[in-house]
Amino acid sequence: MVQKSLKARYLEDGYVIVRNLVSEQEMKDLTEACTRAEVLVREAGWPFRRSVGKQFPPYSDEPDSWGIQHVMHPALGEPAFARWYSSDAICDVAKELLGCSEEDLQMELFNILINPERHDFALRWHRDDVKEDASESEEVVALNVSQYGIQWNTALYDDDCLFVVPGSHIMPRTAAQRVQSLSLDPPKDPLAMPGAIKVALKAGETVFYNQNILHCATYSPSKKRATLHACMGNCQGGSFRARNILQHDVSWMKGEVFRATLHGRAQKMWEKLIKMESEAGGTIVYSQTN
Ligand SMILES: O=C(O)CCC(=O)C(=O)O
Ligand SMILES: [Fe+2]
Repeated sequence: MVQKSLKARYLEDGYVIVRNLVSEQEMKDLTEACTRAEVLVREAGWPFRRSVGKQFPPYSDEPDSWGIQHVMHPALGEPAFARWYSSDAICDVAKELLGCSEEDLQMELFNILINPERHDFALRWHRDDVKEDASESEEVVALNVSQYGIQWNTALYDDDCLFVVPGSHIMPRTAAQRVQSLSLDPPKDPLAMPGAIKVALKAGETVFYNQNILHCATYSPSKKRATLHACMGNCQGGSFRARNILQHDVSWMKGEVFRATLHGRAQKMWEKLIKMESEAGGTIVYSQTN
């Protein structure tokens, strides 16, 4: 039997796992950088973070965190992140899944998902860019729109926090799925969602997933998590990605200070982001609430 291509599996299932996108040296550099960033967010007031209790921005002042935002920020001083984000390994897969050329790659967001320190926390079932109260016909329209972005999770430690419903990125919810995803309570048992599977990653593995796949996640202070969470766009989409990206404050990415930390391909990708941001007028529109 002929093996399906990465892209065919991604298009069909809405997610695909890739095993070898981090070299041994990169794993070491990224893990060390991540440990230092974690100290900053937990103990030294790094302001860009995801607070426990909030699923989407704007985040709150709750001190416990489940994510470190903007890890390419010059003030963090960790060049390993931008280096890996713009590596051949990542960009080759990005080009394949986005179906675009080198010149079309657009820099977007790079965050790290970490375990909370003091609370269990969970993200309820959601699609990143379609509201849970969308009607079936609104959902069909939203899921048929071409995508111009990809996102991925790369685990630095074994990670089984994420759950997805394979194929749901192109299918409106069934009545039973709708009931569960309308609940504002965190899922007690994610596998009770019809069709759900757990996405278990070994350290070093990456899952690329369509942002509109039905997904949720559960976090526990007792299980170490540091998972690189990033997205990248195809600038042929014009302002298509603006709502998604600009709901996070990217003002720090504008200007010379950040640009000067980037090299070669990364600078070219950055130019696409800045163009999109200025064409969108820097408008920040929140797409989801919680
Ligand atoms: O924790 C995860 O792996 C998923 C995060 C997520 O779904 C989100 O940030 O919208
Ligand atoms: Fe999500």
